[in-house]
Amino acid sequence: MDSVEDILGQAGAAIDAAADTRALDEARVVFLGKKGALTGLLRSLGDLDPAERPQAGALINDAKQQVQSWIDARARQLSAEQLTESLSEETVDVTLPGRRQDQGGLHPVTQVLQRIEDIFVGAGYEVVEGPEIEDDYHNFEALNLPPHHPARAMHDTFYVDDGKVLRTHTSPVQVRVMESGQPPIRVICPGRVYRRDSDITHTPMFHQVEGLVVDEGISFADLKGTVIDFVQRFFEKDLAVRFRASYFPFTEPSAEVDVECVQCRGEGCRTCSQTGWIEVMGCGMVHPNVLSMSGIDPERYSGFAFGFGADRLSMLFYRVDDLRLFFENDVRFLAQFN
Ligand code: 2NM
Repeated sequence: MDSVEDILGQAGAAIDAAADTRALDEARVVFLGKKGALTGLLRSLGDLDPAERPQAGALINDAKQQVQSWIDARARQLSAEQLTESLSEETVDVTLPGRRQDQGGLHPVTQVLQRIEDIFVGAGYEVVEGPEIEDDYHNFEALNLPPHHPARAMHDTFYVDDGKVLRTHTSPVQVRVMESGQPPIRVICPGRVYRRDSDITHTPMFHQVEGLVVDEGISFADLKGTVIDFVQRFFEKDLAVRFRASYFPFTEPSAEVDVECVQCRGEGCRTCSQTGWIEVMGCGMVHPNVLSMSGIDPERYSGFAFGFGADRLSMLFYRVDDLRLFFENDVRFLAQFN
């Protein structure tokens, strides 16, 4: 009886002192294991008087159950402590600011191209694209620029092999439109064009938009109205527009279009080289040779065409003073257009 009491006291102390599951298991072996203290007592029951054995056996078995239930309770306690500890070690501070994901955006020239397309689509035009590698015929000849014509020199062409060129303008797309259908035609052709030209105001690749309208009775008045309306919608201002006589092989008569300086409203500044005007596009009535070469009867139909650089218009629209910024793709510059 005494030794059971002693063993229970030692077991309780050892179980309380067990700092982790391994120490707890060692305590279990010491008291309940095959060679454990209580097991040893059970084995020595045979030494007792037979009359005392049942009572002593019951006492020892109760003690074993007692020790086992202390071990179970301590095990639950240890695992709860361990959970609390790992939760506090692995804690996530949900109040910390999130890690920001940079968001991309459309290039400013792309945004301007989309604005231009929206304006013309709203006026009933169709947007048409075509190949960037063209044959000599569509880039030059069909536009009234026969081989050896001096105006070809204006274009600083990149030559690819077997008579192919990188298109120097998007006019060949309009030639293809005229070849493949009859008037009424109302198209704009945006796209990349290429010229062997590279300095602070010229890049070897730039973006052009050309427009073409062909129908019965189309006049220079229609051209003027279209251009003025477009310029004012594009710059969102009632800017003055003027037409200066010019020359293009594919139009007759031809004109260059100046717009009142968007920066100084005509006062004179650096943007307009103190003239108050900025040249924004070329235009004219489509030359009868151009119409007839593409299968349109110039006796029945007439048309106007215009063309401008989208990169230059982007510079004016966003007040960017260096063309090269559009081509360097520095995110510090590009992020300002999101
Ligand atoms: C310009 C200026 C003037 C033009 C002409 C044609 C076509 F195909 F109809 F003949 N397309 N674009 C044209 C006319 C382009 O850009 C400065």
